[in-house]
Amino acid sequence: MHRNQINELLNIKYPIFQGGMAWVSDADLAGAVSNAGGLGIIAAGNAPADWVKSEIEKIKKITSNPFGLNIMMMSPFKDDVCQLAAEMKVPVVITGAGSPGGYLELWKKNNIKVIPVCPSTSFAVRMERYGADAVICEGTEAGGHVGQLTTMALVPQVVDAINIPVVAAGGIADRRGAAAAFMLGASGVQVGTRFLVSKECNAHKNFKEKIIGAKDVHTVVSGLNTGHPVRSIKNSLTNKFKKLEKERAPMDEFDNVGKGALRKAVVEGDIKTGSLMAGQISGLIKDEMSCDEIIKEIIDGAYDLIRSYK
Ligand code: TUI
Repeated sequence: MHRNQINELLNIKYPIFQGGMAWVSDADLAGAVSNAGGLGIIAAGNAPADWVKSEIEKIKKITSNPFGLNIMMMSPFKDDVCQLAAEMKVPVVITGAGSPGGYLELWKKNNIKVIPVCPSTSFAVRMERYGADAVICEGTEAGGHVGQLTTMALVPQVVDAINIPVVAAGGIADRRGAAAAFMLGASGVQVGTRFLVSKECNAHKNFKEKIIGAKDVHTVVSGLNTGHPVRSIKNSLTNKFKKLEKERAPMDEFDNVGKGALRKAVVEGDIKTGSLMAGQISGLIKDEMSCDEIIKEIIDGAYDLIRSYK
């Protein structure tokens, strides 16, 4: 039998990562995914290091399986969180929204597996040269902060350019998406939005219901002109962003409107003015499932599909 490279590298049962979603991916969600045999990932987002520390302590009580910490490189607390990851020797660090730069060496010294999210082939080539263990290629179908390329175009180009394993992300929520990713040469998949609508996810039910009710065309990318484009479900907030873009408003107006908006959606369930970061695949998600069910549907389902293909 062919041993999956990502499973071997990380010592996990199923080659599936739960995306690190700011405010959403806490120890409860990540612990449930790791217990079910995937790689659960805590998202540091813009949180201070003491919150991240307490979530790491919490997940260690929930699971003895490997887990990851997603560090958002635009966070004001990124330096503290990067140090914390090394001190606590988290099994896997995933970086997003920027380059891990000099921290890669520190983490490698501490035996931490490092997997940067890459929006382009040149970035992936650079990460391999710096010593990354694998990369995540995230297409613009994903929710939250996005690059320009689609998963379909990005994944095979990166697979051909590097020799470390590639994990595909963006637009994957069921067995068909995972099977397609494997066919593009990916060794694993990262799934965000589908896990947001899971039983173990603490996100507000209003947010989950908004995803369940979404159609394929209901997400939009805001803030292209800010340099930090974000995909989310259309609402008053995204309309406001559109207006600001048309008016070519100064950056601080975008910051003022967007400040605290993700917390509002995830914690308070404010679906009007909160930021409903979610991927284009939202339209495919019709019900809440347990993390265990999601993982088996996606990975066992993908293997079944590939085996039955003639
Ligand atoms: O990071 C994400 N998605 C996110 S982060 C986030 S939190 C946030 N909150 C408010 C405003 C903005 C963000 C929500 N969603 N995905 C991983 C990802 N990384 N997508 C794209 C990239 C990326 C982009 C540029 C990675 C590296 C990069 O490097 C540029 C360079 O050359 O340094």
